[in-house]
Amino acid sequence: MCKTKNQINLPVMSIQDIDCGNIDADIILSLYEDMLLGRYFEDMCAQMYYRGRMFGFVHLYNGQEAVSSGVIKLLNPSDYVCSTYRDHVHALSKGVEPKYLMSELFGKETGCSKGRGGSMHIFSAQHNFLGGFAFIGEGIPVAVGAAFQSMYTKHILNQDGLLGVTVCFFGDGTTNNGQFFECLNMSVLWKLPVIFVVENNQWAIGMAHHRATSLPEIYKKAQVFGLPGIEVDGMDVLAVRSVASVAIDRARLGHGPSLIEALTYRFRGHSLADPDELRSRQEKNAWIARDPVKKLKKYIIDHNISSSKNLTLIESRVKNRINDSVDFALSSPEPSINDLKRYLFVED
Ligand SMILES: Cc1ncc(C[n+]2csc(CCOP(=O)(O)OP(=O)(O)O)c2C)c(N)n1
Repeated sequence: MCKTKNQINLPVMSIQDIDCGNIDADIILSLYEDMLLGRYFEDMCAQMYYRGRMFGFVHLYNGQEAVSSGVIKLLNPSDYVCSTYRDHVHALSKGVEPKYLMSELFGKETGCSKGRGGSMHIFSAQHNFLGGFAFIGEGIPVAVGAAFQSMYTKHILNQDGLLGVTVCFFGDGTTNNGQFFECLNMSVLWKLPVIFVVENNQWAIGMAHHRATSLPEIYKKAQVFGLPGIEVDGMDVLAVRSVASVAIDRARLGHGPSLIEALTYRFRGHSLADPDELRSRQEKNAWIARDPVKKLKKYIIDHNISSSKNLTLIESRVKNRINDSVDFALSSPEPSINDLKRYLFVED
């Protein structure tokens, strides 16, 4: 999608263009539940932030849920995910329990990073969730390293089992950074099992994407390095899943990296400290009309995949999990001052 000044261009590829007939109803419902989990979790974070329960910057993912669920729900537990500071929902999709995530955001000892990381540094070794990085682009070389490790253990150390796949998420603004280009080069050179997922939400804080980059179609930049690049409607979970499936198979079979540019939009400001005054109401409304959660719900009802009653049950199950996560975080202890220096080195 080429975006020019003062023009709102929306994604064209959508559920209607994709053959979804072969996707199991249970999978579609699990995608719906995962997206709802992300949406409700982030809404609760906003409430807790404004009540003073969280500190520092908190970047929410509302509007982008189809990208996380569409890609991560196809991965094996042993595959790796690398995120950015907008990391809560990627961690949830990878299987981190909401209570350990909420607790982390509250700075509690029971948090998945022992309360030492906070919102921008979500990490879970158990889930091969590699972070959470405050600096943009930092996760890209980490993901390439993880993919190199998967290839090395499989092909040099001859370890049995499937080749591990690493997925690296980052934003459109980040693709103007050097690490992006260096890592595309290395990943093709070494044929690494890595997938770069650019979440093009059209803005880098207050900088519109088309004003910051020489070629707004990021997916085309992949071709220069010799890896496939594909653009997809990032507001459509089934469309995302369809392109992610091809990229994951390619990586798993040892055929090398891919780049997916998911066209999406964040429904809130850059962070909860951002008054969000730079984006026009007209632009926001145009994207909100494509809400990925509502879109999938409509698809489920229109195609008789599930009843409204069952969807309501899913919604209340998700809400209960989120409420439980707040109770857990509130009742968890603060880290002890005696442990100030713990977890700095590997022996901890
Ligand atoms: C190396 C570095 N430079 C600058 C910043 C300040 N910064 C924080 S977020 C951001 C914009 C990133 O936009 P994008 O990659 O599109 O991700 P989004 O926030 O839209 O998800 C910038 C420049 C930073 N965090 N790290």
